[in-house]
Amino acid sequence: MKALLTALVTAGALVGSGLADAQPVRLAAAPDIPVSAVRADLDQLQSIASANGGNRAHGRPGYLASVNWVKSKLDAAGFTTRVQSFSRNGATGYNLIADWPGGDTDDVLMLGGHLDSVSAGPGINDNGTGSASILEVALAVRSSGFQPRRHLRFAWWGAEELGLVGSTHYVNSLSTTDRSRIKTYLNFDMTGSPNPGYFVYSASGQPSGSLRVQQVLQQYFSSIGVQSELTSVGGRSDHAAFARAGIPVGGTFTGAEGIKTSAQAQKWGGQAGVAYDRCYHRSCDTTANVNATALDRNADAIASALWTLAG
Ligand code: DPN
Ligand code: CA
Ligand code: ZN
Repeated sequence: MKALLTALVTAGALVGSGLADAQPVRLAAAPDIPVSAVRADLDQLQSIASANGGNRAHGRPGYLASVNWVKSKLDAAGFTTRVQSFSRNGATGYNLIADWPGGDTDDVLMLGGHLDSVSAGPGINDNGTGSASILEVALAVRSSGFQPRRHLRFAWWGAEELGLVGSTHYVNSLSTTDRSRIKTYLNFDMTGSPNPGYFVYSASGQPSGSLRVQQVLQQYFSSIGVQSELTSVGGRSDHAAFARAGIPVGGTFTGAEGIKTSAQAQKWGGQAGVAYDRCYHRSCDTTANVNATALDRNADAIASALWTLAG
């Protein structure tokens, strides 16, 4: 026990949030996710888009090729994978769901991000970054030998860009019992914006229990000396269906079409008066449209949150 406490204290400082019901957050030691591996995955998604008409959009061959490629990596690592189909606009869409065997299946911690792009481009920042990062965190669960107390499930959603279609289909398709087993959902959509912000989803207005997720992510950024900001992503990504079902949610985000302020450029670097992602939903959202530092910090934040929340 003493060794465990020492490890926890060493791994992360105690934080006081100033909120009355806040518990101190102690981060568990998590592996450092190699950003080189995340970037190699982005290269693969770029190649898939390039070989399939330049995009990975719903109903286009680049989307299913993306699903098959992520699935093959997870299958090889021992995950139990399933492809859930749905139909939209006359085309079949797919969600990829991967369970890590073990843990308490009545207490599921789920991480997800959308794997589809818009049809205008390859969607490397939006959302190759979140997709590749949760993939590498999943692979780190396997390679580290971590035995989480909670059951872990990962998801790559289809047709987010058509209105959160895949994630909504998944939540609506669950039985009441299976839905109640999912106790937390973490979402990662755009984590390597070229002119990055460091945003954590605000728990305000989200189901109770979301505050803990917010604080764990905030604490990770503060442990590496990065000043994060809270953001209300509202219904703009795949956490929305989970929140609507009363499931605590959280996530990180490095910004889309919004403009970086001068105060933000002072603390984060980059260019004030310029969009966080000038190539948002454009053909230039390629592997050149990713900030490697933001990508690395967010991948490590995801691992830290998983290790801390999964126990
Ligand atoms: N949902 C994102 C998209 O795919 O276009 C943009 C976004 C992500 C906006 C996260 C807000 C927060
Ligand atoms: Ca790293
Ligand atoms: Zn998008």
